[in-house]
Amino acid sequence: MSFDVQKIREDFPILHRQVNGYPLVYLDNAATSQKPQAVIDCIVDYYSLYNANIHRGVHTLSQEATDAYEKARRKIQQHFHIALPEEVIFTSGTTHGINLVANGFASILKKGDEVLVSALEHHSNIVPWQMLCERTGASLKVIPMNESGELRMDHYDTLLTPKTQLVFVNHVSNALGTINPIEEIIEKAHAMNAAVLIDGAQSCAHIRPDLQKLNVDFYVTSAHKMCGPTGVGMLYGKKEWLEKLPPYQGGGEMIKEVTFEKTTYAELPHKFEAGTPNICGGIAFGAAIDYLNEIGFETIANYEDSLLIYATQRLLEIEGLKIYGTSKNKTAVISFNLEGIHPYDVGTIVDKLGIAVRTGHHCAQPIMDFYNIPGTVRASFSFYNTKEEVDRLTEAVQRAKSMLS
Ligand code: 7TS
Repeated sequence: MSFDVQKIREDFPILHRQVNGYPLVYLDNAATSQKPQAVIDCIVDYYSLYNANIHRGVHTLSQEATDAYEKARRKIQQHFHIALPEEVIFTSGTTHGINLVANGFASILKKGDEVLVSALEHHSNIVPWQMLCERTGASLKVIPMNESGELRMDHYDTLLTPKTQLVFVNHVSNALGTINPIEEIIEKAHAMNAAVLIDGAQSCAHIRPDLQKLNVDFYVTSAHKMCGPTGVGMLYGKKEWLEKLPPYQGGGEMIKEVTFEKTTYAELPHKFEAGTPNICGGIAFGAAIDYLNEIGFETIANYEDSLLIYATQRLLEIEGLKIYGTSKNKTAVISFNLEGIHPYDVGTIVDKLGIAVRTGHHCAQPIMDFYNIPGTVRASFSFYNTKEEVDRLTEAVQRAKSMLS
């Protein structure tokens, strides 16, 4: 099927605005994606037509909102190929999902146990496990990376021992774009009886995973990375794990019966969904999934790969520009620096020319420490970006270089 990027761009109202007098070039998609009109309409419809609290009212509006929210849960279930709808827990995002699981394991881990994370993690997949280790006496081990930004799988084999209880790895690194070999990571962890959590925050917009086939124990992601709104995400957990873990938060909706002497908890998924959730966000998450599937993930990946190849080639024309993260297997993320120039200065100049990139450590300080740099300029692409925008970025970086050197 042919891919008409100009037609796709019509779906995104924000792409028509100007920034600092130039047409916006949005290349900060790894931080958050832009929203198509279908998702914006879904949000407006919810608040205009059937805003109500869910799972508790007999009135029509409450039933309509509950139906739409539960329908979205089933869309997520189908999209990620999850066996049961109750294995889909709505969260406020990836960070919430990780903390929920980490908190649950506090009652399972004991002193001497080990948990493994990768050197390529976002802080949200490091700090909760450090907190968990402090609480339980377990220790944190790190799968190292190499110069290309790939995990050292030979080290993984030796780090994985019968003491390993849990392994946490992102599917795609936010700072470098590396796609990690999660199939192999999961299979080897399971051979040692360790559970695996995959952080899908950076992969979900580019790769549609089959969670049953992967046989992963937990998977977390955020809707805002895949054209949905902020403040909503999902945690997948195998039913047997979710039943074993204690609730994360107590409150309304997550109980079966409450007395001052004792409370019994609700069945899944409600056990982990205390309080009024982000109802509109959940419904709009479903709309975002529909939108992406209409384009198709294969089409998205093929198009973004062609942008990555073109952008890599164009940026490398600039003398003194170094790209960090050169794995053969990567998504359309380019992290780079200009020799002798601070990334923040480059980011500021390209913004003046209407181009949004992220600069800094990208909440992945250990990666920056590995390369011994304070940060990078990161251009992260989506299917609505174009080769002309790559050219604009290249020219802007060239201009930044001439102004700053
Ligand atoms: N994990 C990864 C791999 C991420 O890239 C991010 C956010 C998170 C977890 C946290 O997601 P949240 O939705 O709970 O905040 N990454 C980025 C980024 O690269 N730039 O801004 C946010």
